[in-house]
This record gives sequence, C-alpha cells and structure tokens, in this order.
Amino acid sequence: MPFGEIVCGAPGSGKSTYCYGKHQLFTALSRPISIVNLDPANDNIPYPCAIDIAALITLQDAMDAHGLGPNGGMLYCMEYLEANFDWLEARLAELGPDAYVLFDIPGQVELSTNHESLKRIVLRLAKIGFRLAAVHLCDAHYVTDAAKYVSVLLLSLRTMLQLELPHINVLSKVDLISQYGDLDFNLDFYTEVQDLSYLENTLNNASPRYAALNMALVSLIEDFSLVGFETLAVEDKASMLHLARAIDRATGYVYVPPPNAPAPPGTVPPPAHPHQATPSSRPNDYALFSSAAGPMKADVRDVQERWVDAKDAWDAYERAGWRREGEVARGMDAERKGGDGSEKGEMS
Ligand SMILES: Nc1nc2c(ncn2[C@@H]2O[C@H](COP(=O)(O)OP(=O)(O)OP(=O)(O)O)[C@@H](O)[C@H]2O)c(=O)[nH]1
Ligand SMILES: [Mg+2]
Repeated sequence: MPFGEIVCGAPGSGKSTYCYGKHQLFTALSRPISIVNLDPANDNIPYPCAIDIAALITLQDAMDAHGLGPNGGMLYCMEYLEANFDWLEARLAELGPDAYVLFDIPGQVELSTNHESLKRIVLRLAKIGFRLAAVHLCDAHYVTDAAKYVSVLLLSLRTMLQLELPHINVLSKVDLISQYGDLDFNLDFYTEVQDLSYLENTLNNASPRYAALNMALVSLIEDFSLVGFETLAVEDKASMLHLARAIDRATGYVYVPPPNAPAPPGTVPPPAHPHQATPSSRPNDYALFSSAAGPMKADVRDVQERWVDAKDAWDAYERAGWRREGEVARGMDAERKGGDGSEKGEMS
C-alpha cells in the first residue's frame, strides 16, 4: 500500500527544502522515498524528482495559451492536472506498491483552502490506495506577532477542513525564531495553542478597533481545539526524525527494515542458537510495534532550549562536535594513506 504526504503551506514556508531534507534523511535510513513536484512554477528543483508536473504542463504554457497571469495560470495548471489525473496515476504506479511519496504543492494557499482541484486530486489518490497525511508548513516567525499568529491558526484550520486528511501543522524554520526578537510566551504556548485569551492585550494594542473581532476568532479556534503544531529545523536530524515519527503515526505507516538492513544502535543481537535465548533478550526491538506505538521522545521544551533559550551554546557545542568528527576522520584518512602519502593496499 503506498503512503505519502501532501506538503502544503504558504509561499516560502520551506516545502521544497523539507522535501529535499526528507529525501536525504530517508535515503540515509534506507527508507523508500520518492518526490513528486506538483508546482508548475518550480524551476530550480533541489531534490531528485520522480515525477514532475512540468512534463505535463508548465506555468508558462498555461499563461501563454490562455492569456492568464501567474496566479490564474497556477489554478489552471491544477485543474489541468485534475483533468489528466490518469497521467499522474500511470507514473505513480511505476513507483510500485510500497512507495512513500512526498507531493510538493505550490505555495498559493487557495489551492489548499478553497480551490477544489487539489482536494479532488487528493480524493482520487486515496481512491487508488494512497494513505496520505497533509503536512502544512507555516513559517515560525509568524508566532512572534500575535495578529500573524491568529492568521496562521485560521489558515491551518481552514486547510485542515478543506483537505480532510490526517493533518500535521508544522512551524518551519524554528532555528531562525530567535532572530525575530523575544517571544511573549514559551514555545509550547504556541505549539499547543494554549489559553489564547493571553493574546488579548497584544491584539488590543495592535488593532484596538478590531480587538473584539480578533478575540472572537481566537475563541472559535480554542472551542474546537483542532490546531496544534510540530516544529521543524530542516538541518537538524533530531527535528526531522521527530517530525517523521509524528507523520508516521498520523498515517499509520510502520517501517519494517528489510531482512538484510543493518540494525540501528542499541538493538539486542539475536542469540547464536535459539536455545540460548533468555527472557531478557529483545530481538528485533526496532520493528513493528515499537516503532508504531512507542512514545514520542522529543519534547517542545527541548526545542525551546535548543533554538530559543540556549541557541548560541548549543550551536557552539554542535560545532565543536563536528570539528572533533572532522579531526577523527582526517586522522583515520592520514593513517590509511601512510606516512608517504600513498594509499596503503588492503594486503600490505
Ligand atoms: N534556516 C532555515 N531556512 C529554511 C528552512 N527551511 C527552508 N528554509 C529556507 O527558506 C527559503 C524558502 O524555502 P523553499 O523550500 O523554497 O520554500 P517553498 O515553500 O518551497 O517556497 P515556494 O515553492 O516558493 O512556495 C529557502 O531559502 C530555504 O533555504 C529551515 O528549516 N531553516
Ligand atoms: Mg517550493
């Protein structure tokens, strides 16, 4: 059964970078992954692209053929893709039944909030067997301003209601958040969408005229308590792994490594003879149920410490770690080459 993610979000929220980061991570983990670019305006695709909408239609084609501007052209491209869904279906079928597919969606938000084509494409993907989650990226800098945070909450809620998929909202580029000044509250206030009445003062100060309306919107979001956020710093492996796990839980994806895959660190090796097994042995502890139902390890307080409270100290600590790794690698390289700089043969 193929699984996948609809990677959506406002322009520049980090969708293509996330797809590329996930491709690198999953390739290193030997997990299957393919990326489908559905953004006809994506000229510089950073990742290896399994299927590219440009092979069907480009934004320029749509604009030239119908005298449309870039935004109208984008909507036309999505409608054209919907009308030619069998083109996409045939190419997806080539990826095989066990494919894990990221769909990189254009940043035009009406595609995921009120235009019907993307929704119908998603429905048809579900019909051909895809188990999908929507991964909705929002730039983390919006949480530094109460009014922008309210608009992000509304956008996330609207996207959720439109796509009707298991939904993960993500505050992307959290590594940059400290650049935008101090947060009024800790990060968990924003990610868990805690008591939003605390935003009242700031909202009142920003636009006193619409304070009551803002508070009505806020209480609507609170009443349904549907919105929450994960965080993402795409260069940070722990952050990517945490998000991947949250998405796996949402789709019900369980990765069982192939029999010849190297076991991850900490796995208890199987006994040499079956009769030597002791009750404390935990063979295959990285497989099915431990990955599906195990606890989520990372905590948003760790994210707060890493990227807000002690960012400089953590950056310095990581840099020192990379330097040490580099020195070790260089030392091993020099040893392998020998004193005269020539490669030592295996047999010498
Ligand atoms: N520091 C930092 N920068 C990021 C991160 N994710 C993305 N970026 C940067 O954000 C910018 C926009 O990223 P893209 O991946 O092109 O965003 P997009 O959502 O695909 O944009 P559109 O396709 O135009 O809608 C790029 O300069 C990325 O390098 C992140 O986690 N941390
Ligand atoms: Mg993009």
